[in-house]
Amino acid sequence: MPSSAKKPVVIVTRKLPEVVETRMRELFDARLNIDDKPMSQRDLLEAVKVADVLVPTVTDRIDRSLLSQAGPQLKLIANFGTGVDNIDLDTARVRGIIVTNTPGVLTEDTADMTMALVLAVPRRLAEGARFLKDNAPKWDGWSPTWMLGHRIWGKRLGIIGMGRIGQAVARRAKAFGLQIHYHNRRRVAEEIEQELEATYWDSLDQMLARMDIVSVNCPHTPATYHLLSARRLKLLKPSAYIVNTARGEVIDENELARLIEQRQIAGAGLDVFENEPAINPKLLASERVVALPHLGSATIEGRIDMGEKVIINVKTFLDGHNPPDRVHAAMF
Ligand code: 8YV
Repeated sequence: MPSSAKKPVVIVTRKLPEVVETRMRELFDARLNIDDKPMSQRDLLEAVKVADVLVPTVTDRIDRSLLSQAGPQLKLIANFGTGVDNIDLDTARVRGIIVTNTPGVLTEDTADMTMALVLAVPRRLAEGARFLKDNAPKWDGWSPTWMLGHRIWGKRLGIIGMGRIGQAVARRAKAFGLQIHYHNRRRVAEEIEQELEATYWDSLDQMLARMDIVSVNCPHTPATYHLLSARRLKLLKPSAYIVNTARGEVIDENELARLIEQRQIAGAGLDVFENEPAINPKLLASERVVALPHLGSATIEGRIDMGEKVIINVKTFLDGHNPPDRVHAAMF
């Protein structure tokens, strides 16, 4: 660890909220990304050779090749984000590099966006807004059977991943009169199931075949890659909708696009994509898909909170203590 005189070099890969960057400048030898141009792998390689602490985001691939070339001084990767599938946790562990994330502070925002998509797709919200934007002068007013959507109240919502965000989605969905169902690695505590009136499904296949709306709220890990595979997507009812505000890699995106195009799945609300920023063009072309550019936690309050969590993790670590939001591969 650098001597107390010399401030630790903290390299931040993307532009963060002003108040967060100001605090970082005060505390650290902060190397900031003023123009927010995503770093190339070459830029990241230079960074890990000099940084004591790296602060990456979901857009940075912190893989085995990069970490194996990191300098011995790199001791902490403080991810600006909850999902750490952009980081090779095993190689970091082997290199003695601690990894932290920013859980909790984006739970409510991401759950709000999930609920927004649960409402938007069946009720054709984006389609209606786009119609008026494109055709207002030609609109000849209300019609009894035009642009009808599907009722959400009373329908079955199947949540995949009942962690913080999954439970926050369940709370909102319950208030909208949806029946709560979930699949998770483990059952949640009985009192949480009772509070949410949530039905646990040990079999994801059986849950998928009976749901009206399925919401993906689990992390992307080797175990959840294409959890919604081509086989599983075919279990869904043709009237069912899929919502994903977690990670695109959890769904076989090309198969999803094909099944929506063939009306074997009614539609989807997607905030994340398998090969972000690339998106299967069929999804973008479909009127029955609402696609958002990864806005789940995109609130100024949420991003400042995430930044403050990064600062706490870095400061706690540099003060010689175990940072509060340490992640281990075993957690996923
Ligand atoms: C972040 C997210 O904005 O936290 C996550 O996992 O996907 C988003 O909330 C993004 O990861 C920033 O790195």
